[in-house]
Amino acid sequence: MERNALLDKPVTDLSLTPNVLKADILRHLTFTIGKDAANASVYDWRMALSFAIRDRIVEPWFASTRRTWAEDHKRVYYLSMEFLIGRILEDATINLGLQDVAAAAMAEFGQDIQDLIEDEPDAALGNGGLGRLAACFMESMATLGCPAYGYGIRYEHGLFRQRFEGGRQVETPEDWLKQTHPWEFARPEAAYTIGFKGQIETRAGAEVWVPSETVIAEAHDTPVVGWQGKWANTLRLWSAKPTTQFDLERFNRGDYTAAAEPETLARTLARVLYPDDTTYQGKELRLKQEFFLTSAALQDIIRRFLTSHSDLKLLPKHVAIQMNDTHPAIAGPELIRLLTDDHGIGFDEALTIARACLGYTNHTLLPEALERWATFTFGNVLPRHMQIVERIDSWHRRAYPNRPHYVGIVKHQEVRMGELAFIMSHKVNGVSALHSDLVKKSLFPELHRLHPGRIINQTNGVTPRRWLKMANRPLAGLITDTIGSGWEADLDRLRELEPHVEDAGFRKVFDAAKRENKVELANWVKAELGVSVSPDALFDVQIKRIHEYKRQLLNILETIAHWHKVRSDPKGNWVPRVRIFGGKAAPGYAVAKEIIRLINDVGQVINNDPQTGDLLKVIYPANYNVSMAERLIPASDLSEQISTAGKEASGTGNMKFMMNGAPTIGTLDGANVEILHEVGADNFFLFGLTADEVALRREDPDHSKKAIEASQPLQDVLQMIAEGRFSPDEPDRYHGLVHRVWHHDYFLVAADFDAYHAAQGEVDRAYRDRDRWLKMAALNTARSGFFSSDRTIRSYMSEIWSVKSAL
Ligand code: 26W
Repeated sequence: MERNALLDKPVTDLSLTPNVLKADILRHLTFTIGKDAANASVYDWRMALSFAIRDRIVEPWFASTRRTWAEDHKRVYYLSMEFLIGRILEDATINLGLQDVAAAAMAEFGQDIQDLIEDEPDAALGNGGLGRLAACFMESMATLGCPAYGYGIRYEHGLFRQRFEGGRQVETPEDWLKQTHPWEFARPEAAYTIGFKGQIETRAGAEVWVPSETVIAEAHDTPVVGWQGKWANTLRLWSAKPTTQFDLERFNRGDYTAAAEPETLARTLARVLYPDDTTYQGKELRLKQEFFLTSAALQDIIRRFLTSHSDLKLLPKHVAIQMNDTHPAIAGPELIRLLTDDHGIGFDEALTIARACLGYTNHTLLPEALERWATFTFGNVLPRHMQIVERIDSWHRRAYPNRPHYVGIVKHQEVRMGELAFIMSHKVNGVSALHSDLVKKSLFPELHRLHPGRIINQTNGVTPRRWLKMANRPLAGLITDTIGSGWEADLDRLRELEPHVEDAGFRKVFDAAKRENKVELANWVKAELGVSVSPDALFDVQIKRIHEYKRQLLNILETIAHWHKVRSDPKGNWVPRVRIFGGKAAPGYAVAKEIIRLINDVGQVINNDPQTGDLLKVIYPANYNVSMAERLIPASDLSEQISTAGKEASGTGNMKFMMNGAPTIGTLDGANVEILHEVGADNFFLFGLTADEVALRREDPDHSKKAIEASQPLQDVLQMIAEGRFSPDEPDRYHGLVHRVWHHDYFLVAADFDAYHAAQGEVDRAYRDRDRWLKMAALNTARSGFFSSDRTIRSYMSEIWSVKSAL
């Protein structure tokens, strides 16, 4: 490609002085925001600073794009219904190395940069682990110079806001776009038509889909800059617009509702993120959202490919498409449709091309979370795709005559998206060693037998830039002082900390760093919740979506048992504890909401008990999100990862705690298994049944009754709850919940209770021995290198995508 040398010269100076940045900020405040410095608010200053920082990202962004074109790099396309990004300003500033310059510049304007950072709303376009993983992957792909685009939906409302009223969760809509979102560029010229419903017509012997509903997908691009600004990729989010403007003719005929139909569809499509990651509901709007994202992305990918190539058979050489769970699994049939119906390629060849491009990541084994669409709904919304799905299925049946009759994509009048994604991908991956094993053995055993080698493992990771460098400045500073810089992009180097763990001086500074974070958290808790907690107490933290399998119930039951013990001997030598919870329940998940209420009720009683005082507190701040995680994790002493073995695909919070020097109390589940392997059994509080034992135990219908009868502490706890000790105004409030533990304890809370209780006792013993504890905590940090998402992405690049770094 011809290149204009002038274009390669940077127009911005990346080695900034506070004065240059100050001038930029003032220019944006004046001319972009239209505000006089004399009466600018925190919001105005945040906008001005954000635009000035964004200016510095544009340069590496253009350079990366130019290089990708010039060198004709293979590109990765990450399709995800969720991107749980959080705040951007501080992260971008740190990756550009501008944190000190920016702080100094703002100080000269009389502004504390921290206030500006905290003024930014979280971009919460995701539910939990899957969405946050997508955000960490975007950052790592940029850091590694992997040419990549993230494709998602620009939801008007991200995940709902959570409040507690009388201890109960109340949801209110989230409004992140109410203020200007300074990080994106609208691209009205990048727009595609997306069809729904209608019929198939045969024209000149070929099938053509004539949709009866259409919307326009319009792109909004956010640059994602990697560590040290060496590379930047694009996160492209689609918003929906009506294809036809208001239908005046229909309106004049008096058909008011029909006149507004195209607008109504467009307005609802990208309006809200589905807040449920536990149960799958076959809602038509959700299917439309999934197709909207996928079709827009694929049309964009093909358009980009065709600007520099002509032979679509070469697509797999230039394009890798990753499906983040089955949510974009319609990509298989849609890519075949585009290749056959629009570009005249034969079906078999189109299928081969599509499969060579596509990869599928599975994130859950929970049967209730697996997507299956009624053929009625699917065929109605996507009639052409229904035909193609059936054709894929019969092709596969014929190609693999050994396929058992009960295996297939379309079964019992349902389209199974897992099977569809599997068959349409060249690689399928699980997200931790244990999980990938279970994907082979229990989720897709027959397909695994027919396609050996297709299922592989890619253990999750998290970005150390956000989760260590940015979130934990005291610890990051100590690491740099001890082993020098460079660990941020080479996390295995944290191993160099190991010899220092034996040094009392190092441990002292490590302890001081943790304490600084704990003091800050204690102040925040006091300000937000009005509860005093002692920074000398052990901060014991469980933060994640509220779900039965994650067993927040086990945690709160054990908290009650502990409280009961302390009360019986208030003068005993107890380790003071703060049990911290954070997390949202899906709005329709009644049991999870009951657990939330129980935690809050128990907190009310315990926190006001003069007998236990500072020895035990229960803290549950509302509206847990990425920013709250950044505050809690660095201040944690103990990481609660206590899911029923075999249920948590990986977990990624577990990795963030480890990096930040908080040992785990946990079961052999998900990536806990690998954390235990890395850190060693002496530095991990392991308890509970294994996945195999869980399956065995469930065969005994009386497993919970037996476990409760064998455990006096658990009996006492359940008795207290049943008697209304924590709900005196409504003593039978938790009868249902207690009954569940006795008789329908699917997640084995009772069976694991005693082991968990004992492990918590071990934690107390270890914490009392300051030196032992500090060594343990520091070794967790030192041995966390494996869990950098850079390692994960490198592995995707070589094992799934076959792409090389462009750096
Ligand atoms: C269709 C409803 C729905 C929506 C989202 C069902 C399931 C989901 C996600 C797959 C749930 C999810 O976030 N899974 C989590 O993915 C993380 C990243 O791989 C893992 O670390 C977590 O263990 C897993 O629960």
